[in-house]
Amino acid sequence: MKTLINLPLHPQRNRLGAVASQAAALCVAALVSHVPGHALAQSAGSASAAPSPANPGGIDWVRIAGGGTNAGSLPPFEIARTETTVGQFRRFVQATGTVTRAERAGGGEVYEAGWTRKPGWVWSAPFGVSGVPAGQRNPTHDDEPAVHITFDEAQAFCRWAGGRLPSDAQWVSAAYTEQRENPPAPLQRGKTYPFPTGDSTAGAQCIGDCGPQAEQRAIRHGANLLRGFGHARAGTTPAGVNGLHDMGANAWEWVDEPPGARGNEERRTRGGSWWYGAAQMRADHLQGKPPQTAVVYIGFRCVR
Ligand SMILES: [Ca+2]
Repeated sequence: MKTLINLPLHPQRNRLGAVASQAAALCVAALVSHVPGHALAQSAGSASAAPSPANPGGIDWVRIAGGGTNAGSLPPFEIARTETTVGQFRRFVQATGTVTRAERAGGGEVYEAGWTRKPGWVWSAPFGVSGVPAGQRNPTHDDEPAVHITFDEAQAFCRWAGGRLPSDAQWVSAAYTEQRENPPAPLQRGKTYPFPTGDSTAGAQCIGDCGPQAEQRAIRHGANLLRGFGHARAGTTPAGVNGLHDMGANAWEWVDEPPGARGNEERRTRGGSWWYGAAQMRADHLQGKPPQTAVVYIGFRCVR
């Protein structure tokens, strides 16, 4: 494994990640190939609602009252229960004819020894098809998170789907402050948590800090990764605060912050990803990216 620079992970987590990644290709391939078909069908249904004229993306919307620290005047809104999925983004592409920046460039990017473009890594094949045996169809599941999508492309999807990208205040309110009338234990109404998963990061799709399930459920379609195990299918991690999935980790998520910015001003990403540990899942972790960034661990979800 190459030594990466400018990575904020604790050295011990890097070491653990390196050890784990050496075995990940075999383990993940074996686990994925032995999951019964009916189990895949069940999990696939949890990430979406039926498409309709009022909900063309087929998004499972969750109402958020709008409370939370520093957000007392936030009006109620709805947010997607999961990250936008490949199947949802396909409906948008079929309806609009969109060709993404990553597709035009030949592929999106991943951070290795600097940003590295990966041929064929696009929203419909997040990890490309080079690891897939010849003659087999692209195995991408419709409930994988849609990634390799720029800020503007994400915003265009959300407009088509009847909403928009979340403001930073909306995203933070939904991610960290439990607002359901009767949330399941141990979550408590009105409490603001350190992580979107609650007091613990257990169950999130991150490196090192989130338990062994993150490696076991990871999907990367045979791709060789220098770091991390890959993303989880949307809706397959335990639900967290407000019943939302993967607000912490899995795909990093674009938010509209600074609101309405144009040009090359950086836009914020929230919640960390499968490429990071727990630190990036906290509300006080602020990270921006150029809006044209299209990479394997940044996705999004919408509000309305
Ligand atoms: Ca996420």
